[in-house]
Amino acid sequence: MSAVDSTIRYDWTVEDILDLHNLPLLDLIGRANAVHRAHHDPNRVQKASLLSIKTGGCPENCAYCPQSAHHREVDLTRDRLMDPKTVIGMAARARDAGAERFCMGAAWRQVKDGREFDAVLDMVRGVRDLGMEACVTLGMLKPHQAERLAEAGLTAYNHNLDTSPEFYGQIITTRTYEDRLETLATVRAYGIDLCCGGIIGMGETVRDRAAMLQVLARMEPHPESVPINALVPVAGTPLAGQPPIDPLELVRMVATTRIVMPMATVRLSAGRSGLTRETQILCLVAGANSVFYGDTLLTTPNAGIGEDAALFAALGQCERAAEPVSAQASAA
Ligand code: SAM
Ligand code: DTB
Ligand code: SF4
Repeated sequence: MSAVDSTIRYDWTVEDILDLHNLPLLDLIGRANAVHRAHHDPNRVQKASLLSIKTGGCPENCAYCPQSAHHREVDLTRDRLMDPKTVIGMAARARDAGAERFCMGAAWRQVKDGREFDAVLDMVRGVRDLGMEACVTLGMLKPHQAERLAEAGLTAYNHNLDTSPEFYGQIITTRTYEDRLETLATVRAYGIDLCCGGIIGMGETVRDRAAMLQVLARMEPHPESVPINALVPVAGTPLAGQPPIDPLELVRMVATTRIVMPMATVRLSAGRSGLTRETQILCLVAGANSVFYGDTLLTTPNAGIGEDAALFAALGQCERAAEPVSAQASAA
């Protein structure tokens, strides 16, 4: 491989990815930065805003998640599906604060047809009418539901693999890796961009991280968007006592993600509130080009707006210029 390998590969092995991940840190960051600069404007960092449109009471048992109904000790107020008008109003405020993408999450195992799904479609249409990218994460989807989301103009569907196929069963037992892959294929079949990534810091090995990246990087095309989360340990969840990761592990993960999926938007996602401004900048040098912006993620605190103002001021960057949303979404 040359220093700047700009060819897009779909044949990554876990060993290839591990070799990259375990390079001397400065080599790894240098390689990732070169790939990043070959494919993206390095001064542009997309701000995405997140909203939990339906909170808690989820029948899945994801060990990291405060919204699972299985984790009864979590201090979380459940909330029914929000009203589309309120959601669209919040999206407008996020846009005015500089967000280009609005991501809506519902604590559902799967989408059910009916009034609630119709309301989500209204939310998608409303967000798109504001000129923003719209992303939703609603759990498992059937083909006719993906079709309706595409018709509503949805830009991207978030559905994370979270970790390797091997480690998955330690984290979630109410669904399989195969279920996840099936929904991803359904989303792709209807021309909706994929937003698919994972979490580090759940007790997985570095090989598990590389194995998850391999699954993503073997998809053809690669997911357009890859969120990399650091576990936010929440009291009352089985992973509450996980020790925090060394922030440089996140830098390595981001850099490796950038190298294996050169075109993707790599999102520095949950876990940013525990990072210094300088570590976050290191992640941006290593190829991250989006952050979630706003005081809360879905249910947990995000990096504060004030801290983010300091981050963006240091970058000398204001908003990413408005650009056309994905071809698929505008065609839908
Ligand atoms: N129910 C839908 C699903 O799981 O696809 C959507 C909502 S779910 C909260 C979206 C993603 O948030 C999860 O896939 C997981 O990667 C991430 N997430 C949830 N809780 C987290 C935590 N405590 N720390 C880091 N990431 C978390
Ligand atoms: C993703 O990968 N991370 C975001 C978004 N996709 C939906 C969610 C992070 C949630 C963190 C825990 C919480 O706030 O509930
Ligand atoms: Fe439910 Fe999603 Fe949380 Fe899992 S991650 S418990 S599916 S809301």
